Amino acid sequence: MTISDPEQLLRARLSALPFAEVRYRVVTGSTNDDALQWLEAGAADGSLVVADQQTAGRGRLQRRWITEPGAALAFSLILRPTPAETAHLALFSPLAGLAVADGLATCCGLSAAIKWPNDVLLNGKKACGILAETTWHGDRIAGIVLGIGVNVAPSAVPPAATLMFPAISVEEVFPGPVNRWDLLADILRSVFTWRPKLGSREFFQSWEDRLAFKGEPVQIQAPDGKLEGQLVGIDPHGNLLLRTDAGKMEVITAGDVSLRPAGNS
Ligand code: BT5
Repeated sequence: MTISDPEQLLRARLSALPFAEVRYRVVTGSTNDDALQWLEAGAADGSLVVADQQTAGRGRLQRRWITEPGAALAFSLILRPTPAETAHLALFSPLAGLAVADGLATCCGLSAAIKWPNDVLLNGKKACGILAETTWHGDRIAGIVLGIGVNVAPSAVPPAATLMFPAISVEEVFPGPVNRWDLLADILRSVFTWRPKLGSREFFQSWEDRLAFKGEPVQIQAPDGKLEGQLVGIDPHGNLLLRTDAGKMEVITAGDVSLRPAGNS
């Protein structure tokens, strides 16, 4: 018997991985919204929401993330950080970036770069966006939702005029069709591999090795203005280090900032 239903194919592909539970949606607003609700309702560590299409996918700062049906990966993984992991909450978003880059290498032999803080690039263009959101109960963390969107087929890429940064899909750089669920399984396996190494020397080294624009002139856009300089690397908290033209080392924290090569406005 051959299985053709996407949900059955997905479940078969993920059966060897340690998920508490997987929820599949043909269409949803946002898998992060679904996961945040599920988290509040008591979802266990390692619960996963996957959707074929999102109608209200979210980026940072309420920006939109487009997920066309049949063309992309859109999923949210619920994690309940241990006390030790809680010391490294800001590193979960880079963890996802590393996992996507590894997944693209395993699945398709591709060499992806991580654009600080939360994008994965292929050929210098955005193939994946990551949105990590935490829920607190008082001063105790209830959980974290790691939302990941990957453009797999060319039809996943929104029109250029609507984008803040050039975008691309995996199939535009990989010759041959990509099985979405194979890529998803490779990414998730990598999340579970990196998680115990969160904040370790190996973690930072791998992140820096894949850092886009390292050593190159870049521009940081923040609400209070622009900053230009050479991208030096990452500090042990995950902040970006930038050496300005005046020779000053600036420490940039992720938040309401975006990074692009210098010369692009
Ligand atoms: C992100 O935000 O890149 C985070 C995107 C996270 C999406 C995942 S999908 C599963 C989960 N459920 C959700 O609702 N969200 C997560 P940011 O850095 O703010 O970038 C947003 C910007 O990316 C938009 O303003 C557009 O310019 C651009 N964009 C939108 N859709 C895109 C796409 N499919 N490919 C490339 N760029 C896109």
